[in-house]
Amino acid sequence: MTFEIDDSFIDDQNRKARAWVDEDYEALARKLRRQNVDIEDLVKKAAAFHVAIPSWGVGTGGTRFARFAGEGEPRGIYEKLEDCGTIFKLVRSTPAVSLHIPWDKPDDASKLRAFAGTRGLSFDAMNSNTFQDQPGQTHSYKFGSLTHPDRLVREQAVAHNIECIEIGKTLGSKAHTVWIADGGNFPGQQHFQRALERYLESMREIYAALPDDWRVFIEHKFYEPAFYSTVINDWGTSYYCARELGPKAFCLVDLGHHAPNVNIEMIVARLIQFGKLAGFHFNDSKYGDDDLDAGSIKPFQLFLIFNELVDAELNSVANFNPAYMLDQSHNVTDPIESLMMSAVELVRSYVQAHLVDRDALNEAQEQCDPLLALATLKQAFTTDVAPILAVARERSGGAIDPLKTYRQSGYRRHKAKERPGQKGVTASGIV
Ligand code: RM4
Ligand code: MN
Ligand code: MN
Repeated sequence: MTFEIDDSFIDDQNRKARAWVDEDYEALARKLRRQNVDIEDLVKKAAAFHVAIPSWGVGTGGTRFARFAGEGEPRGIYEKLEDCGTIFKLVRSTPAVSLHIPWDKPDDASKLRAFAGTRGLSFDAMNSNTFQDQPGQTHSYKFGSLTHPDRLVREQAVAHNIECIEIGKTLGSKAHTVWIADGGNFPGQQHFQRALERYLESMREIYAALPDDWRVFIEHKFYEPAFYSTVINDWGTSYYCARELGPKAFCLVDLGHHAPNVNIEMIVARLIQFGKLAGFHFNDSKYGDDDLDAGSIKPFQLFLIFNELVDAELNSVANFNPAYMLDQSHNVTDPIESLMMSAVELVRSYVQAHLVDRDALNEAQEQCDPLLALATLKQAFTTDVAPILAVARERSGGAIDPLKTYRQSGYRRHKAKERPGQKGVTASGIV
C-alpha cells in the first residue's frame, strides 16, 4: 500500500478554511451582483475547466548545467500517475495526463489505463520524442528526424510517431503532438525549403495513421536545441503545414516558443479565426523557453490569452476545441506544488476572462476609445476571484487551499520513504 491523501483529511482541512471562504465568497458575490454577474455561473465555469498534466512534469527538472534531484521523486510511470492523481485530488481541474514516449512508454498500455482509471485519470495527447537517441536505436537524430536528408532516418522517426499513436489508441488518447528539434546551428547547414518539404512528406505519413476521431498537433519553436534555425520555427509555418496536411491537423501554442515580446494573444486570435488552434502548452518565461510556472512572470499576458479563448467560446467559433496542457520544468520546487499552483493560475485567468464586460469592450472598440477598452480588461483582471476558485474546488471534492493541504498531509515525506535511492540521479535531458 502506498500513501494517499485521504478524502477525510481534505475535509478536515477544508473545515478549517470555511470561515474565510464563506465571508469572502459572500462579499465577492455582492460585488459581482452590482456588475450583473451571477457568481454561481463563474463557479460552474471554474469547475468545468480542465488542463492536462505532462507525465514528465512530476519529476524534478534540470538545466544543461545540473539537475538537483528532489526527495521521493517518482521512479516510473506508475509512480508518476500516483503524483498526478494527488494533484487531481487536490485541485480537481487536472483529470488527464499527457505521455511522452519513450520516456514514459508503458509495458502494457491497457494495464496503465486501468491503473490511471483507479485514480480517476485519463490520457490526453501523446508526445513523440525524436530529439534524443535511445539505446539500441539504428539511426541517429543528431542532424534531424522527420526532416533529415537521409530517408532511413526519416522513416525511423515516422515509425516512432506511428507507434505513439498506436499506444495512444489503447490508452484512450485522441491526439498526437509532434515537436521536432530539427534545425541548424550554422548558416548554410540546411536548405530551408528542402527541409520543410521533407517535413511535410513525413507528416503526411503520420497523418495517414491517425484514426478518424484523432487530431495531430504541430508544435513550433523558434530556437533550441538548434540555435540558428529550426524547421518549424513559427506559427506561420505551423499554420501552412496544418493547412497542407488537412482537417485533422492543428497548430499548438507553447507559451515559451516565441521570440521575446511577441504578441502571443494575437497569434492565438489568428489561429482561432483560421480554425486551426490545437491548444496550448502552458508555462511562463522571462528570456526563452524557460518552462517556468504558468502565471509566475507575465500573468497579464496569460489573462489576455484567455480573453481571446473566452471570446471564441462565447461566440461559438467553428473548429474551436483547444486542448490544454502544462509543459513546465520544475527545477527548484516540488513539482506537485508547482503543477497544482499552475493549474490554479489557469483557472484564475479563465474565470477572470469570463468577467470581461464584452458589451462595454465592444463599444469601446467601436467608439475608438483605447483607454476605456483597457480599463474594461483591467477591471476583470484586477478582480480577485480566489473565492470562486476555492469554492469550485471544494464543491468538486478538492481542497480549498491545495498547497497548505498538500504540505500538511506529509505526502512528500511519505514518498521519500516509499521511493528511496533517488538522490543524486542525473537527468538524461532537460526535464
Ligand atoms: C520542447 C517542447 C515539447 C516538449 C519538450 C520536452 O521544448 O516544449 O513540447 O515535449 O520540450
Ligand atoms: Mn511544449
Ligand atoms: Mn518547450
